Amino acid sequence: MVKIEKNDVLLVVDVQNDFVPGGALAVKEGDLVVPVINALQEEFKQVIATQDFHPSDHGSFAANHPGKNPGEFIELAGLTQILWPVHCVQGTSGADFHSDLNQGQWLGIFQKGKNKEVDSYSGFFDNARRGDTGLGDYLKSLSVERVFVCGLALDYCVKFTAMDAMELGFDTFVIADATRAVNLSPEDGAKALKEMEQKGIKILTSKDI
Ligand code: VGL
Ligand code: ZN
Repeated sequence: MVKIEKNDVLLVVDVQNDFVPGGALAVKEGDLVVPVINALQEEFKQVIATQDFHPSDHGSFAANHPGKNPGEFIELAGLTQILWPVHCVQGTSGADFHSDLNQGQWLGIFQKGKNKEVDSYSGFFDNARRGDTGLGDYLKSLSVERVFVCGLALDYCVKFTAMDAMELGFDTFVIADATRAVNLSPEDGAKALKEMEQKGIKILTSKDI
């Protein structure tokens, strides 16, 4: 069991319409995290959300590379970039948070993926680690020591956010039953959990809290 203290923070990653069934980049069972996260939020004094928030000409969209399909690779910002379907476009309902997700106590929303030249899985930095959303400094200003990460998707934005939190010196936890994986390959979610554990991130379930 982990007792939640008042300076702990719950980070709710990308629980947006495009990442749940019916959305453009649907994560299987993605909607099932919503009631789990709503219950978790009640345990925390501090909750912060991230939002994938792309311009329509974003370089990670296959549609912006003639002849390319989702799942294929290009080079973007000097990195190998997997191409995605158009998703979480600014001003569309796909970018909105799931309507059942409680937002009442959120201290802030940190948006990412706004620079079309680079993708941004982490809530802290873009994938090239050039742009900074300000989330790290904000957490430090709140004297946060422990960060609990949940949301979508486990093998991309949750993993990258948790890895960066750890690297920034936060004691980092991922709440496994409050996430789901894209699983482009069937083992991606399991691999992500292993990678995070190897970095010292602790994997919990919501029942541990
Ligand atoms: C995400 C792929 C592309 C995520 C965002 O939120 O996990 N995955 N953009
Ligand atoms: Zn995205």
